[in-house]
Amino acid sequence: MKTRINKILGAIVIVSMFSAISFSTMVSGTGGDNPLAIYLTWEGNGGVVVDVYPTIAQVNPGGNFTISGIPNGSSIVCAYLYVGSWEYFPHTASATFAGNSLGNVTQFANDPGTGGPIGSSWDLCAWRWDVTSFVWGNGVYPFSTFNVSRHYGSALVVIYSNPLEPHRQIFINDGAESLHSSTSTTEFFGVIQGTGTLIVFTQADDYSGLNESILFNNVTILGPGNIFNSTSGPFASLIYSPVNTTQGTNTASITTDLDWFGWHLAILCVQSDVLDASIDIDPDTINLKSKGKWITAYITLDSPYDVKDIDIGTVLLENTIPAEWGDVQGTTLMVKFDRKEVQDFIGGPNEDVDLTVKGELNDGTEFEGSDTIRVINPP
Ligand SMILES: [Ca+2]
Ligand SMILES: [Ca+2]
Ligand SMILES: [Ca+2]
Repeated sequence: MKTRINKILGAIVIVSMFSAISFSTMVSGTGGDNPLAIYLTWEGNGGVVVDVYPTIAQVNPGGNFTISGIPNGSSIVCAYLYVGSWEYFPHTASATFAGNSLGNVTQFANDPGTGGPIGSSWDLCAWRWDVTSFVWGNGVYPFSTFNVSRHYGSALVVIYSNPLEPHRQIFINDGAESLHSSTSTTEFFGVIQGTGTLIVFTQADDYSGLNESILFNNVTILGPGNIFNSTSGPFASLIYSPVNTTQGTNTASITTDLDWFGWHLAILCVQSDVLDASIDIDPDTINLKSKGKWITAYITLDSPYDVKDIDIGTVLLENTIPAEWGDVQGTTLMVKFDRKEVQDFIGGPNEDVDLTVKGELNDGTEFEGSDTIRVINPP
């Protein structure tokens, strides 16, 4: 608490008088009352990189972001500049980025707070600018701001696509959550089951705090301890935590006790645990009058996975029809499904039937893929 007062009041000399004051009863808005909300979801072969620029109660901060880790051959999908600051009232702010004027924007999020030792305003504001057209890849990006009063941290977020990267879902949840002696939870919707990284950006966090933690789907993944501790320098943090996701809605929560700070970003980057298989179903057109015995699927897997490792006993068409037998032909596994079972499953003629084949390797790794066929029933 004392630390926090020191930082925010800066040169004001009455600081030590208030070291015992509990901010939770002094400043409004510090509960988990303004959770981050989804801003965008992107899915494709690619990834996300973030850099944070910390300051100490800076007026009109400016400096350099350094973006690294974007692989060669990538294209920039989108990039956003985020500025978080404790203001006296919500208002517009402007910025420059890489020499370009970004113009005046209204804060996109605001957690109003008043009170504290001098009855001041602590309106946590966050501004966001789309800087996609000014980001070319790895490099140093200068920025400056105007009309920003008490700044502790800004962030640059860049999503890139690259055909050599895994297929991923990336969620950017953003906002302005003033938090003290509380927990705040943000939700991600429509998530695939897989493994990934939760990236959290906070500002005005410091060495105070004993019981700070990050939870994912209600399970503690970091802490408890002093984990929001200016990991990017005084006074902002960028924290990466590995996570396992479940299909559907997933949640990220952060808890703080003594340390009062602002939470602005929760980015979830996830890739499926299920291997993407190429499936070619033969024939391309199923004639319901045909007397054939089998429907064939040719399965291939990307390197380094080998179709020789597929457990044929686990291979299913549309979750229900088992492969009767199979044979490895070079880098392809051919499997045969009972034709009558498949035709009964499909029912009638259809121009556009999507059929999914899934199964497991001997080590339990799952794979899945699908193909589209035509079904006809000539007179
Ligand atoms: Ca709040
Ligand atoms: Ca703090
Ligand atoms: Ca802390």
